[in-house]
Amino acid sequence: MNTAVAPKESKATMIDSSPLLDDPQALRERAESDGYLFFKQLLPKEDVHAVRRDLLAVVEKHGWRGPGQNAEGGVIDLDALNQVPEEEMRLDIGVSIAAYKDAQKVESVHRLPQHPRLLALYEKLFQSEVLVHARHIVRMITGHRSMVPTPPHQDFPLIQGTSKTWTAWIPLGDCPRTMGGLTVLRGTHKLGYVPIQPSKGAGSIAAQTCPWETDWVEVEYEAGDVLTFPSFTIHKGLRCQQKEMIRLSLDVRYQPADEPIEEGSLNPHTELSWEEIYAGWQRDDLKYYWRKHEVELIPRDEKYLQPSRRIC
Ligand SMILES: O=C(O)CCC(=O)C(=O)O
Repeated sequence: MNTAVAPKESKATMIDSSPLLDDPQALRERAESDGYLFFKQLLPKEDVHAVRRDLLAVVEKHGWRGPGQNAEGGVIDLDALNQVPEEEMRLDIGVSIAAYKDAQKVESVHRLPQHPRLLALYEKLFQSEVLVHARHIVRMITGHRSMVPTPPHQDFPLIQGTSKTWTAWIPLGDCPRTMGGLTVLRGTHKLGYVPIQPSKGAGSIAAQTCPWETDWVEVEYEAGDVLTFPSFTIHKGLRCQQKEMIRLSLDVRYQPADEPIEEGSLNPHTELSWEEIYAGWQRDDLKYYWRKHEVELIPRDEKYLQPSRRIC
């Protein structure tokens, strides 16, 4: 009989790095040591809630919003949503393909990532001009019967380009642990690229974690909080225990503007053109904003997406 006991996962709380915002050197040292930075109330709540309302209006339009709530209430009519056949769903997102196209057209979704407080943060981290990737992922995680939480993974195989790219994970509303926020395996940015295996859940790949890698950090997110980490840091979604609630969040990527970028990072995260996405926008200032930078485009390398033998 195998009596080996797997090491227990620790579930420490993320450290709030807000006190370091005025000390860029200390901020970079914290990032280098932990492989993540978490900020309480980096963004004004109202700016975040405005995006939330816009996305819930999309959910409402598609007929899956529970009745009797204000514009920020995230209760879903799960019976109605479960009528959507699996082949019409975006299981990396949580709603139908058609609803996700509407979500991608929402102007505020593309405006929040350009918030001056976010740009200022990455300027401090990179010590150079910042390029915001255009391909924002709008997670609209629901309890649809076919959904599974995002598996542990690194963003690098999916984003590629420079490994100096960072992800910002921005909850669009309060997101206690029971609603399935993001958790980070502290220190794993130091591992470099980790071999992958196929997996269910968003991204369809999982990083091969070893049994001794257990230092997961979690937090109770509120609207306005931001989690950020470099693209080798392993992270995953927690299981949502409140099936009737939708979990809205954005995945946004930032990199130094003078580093190469994988060409797909400037495409929409849906089968729409930028022209179709921009069609109903009120303002023009963010349309094709990346063209003001001289970007070095590089192709995607499929080798990072090939499963390999187990490493431990
Ligand atoms: O929100 C999620 O479940 C996944 C987010 C993620 O993996 C990312 O931001 O890179």
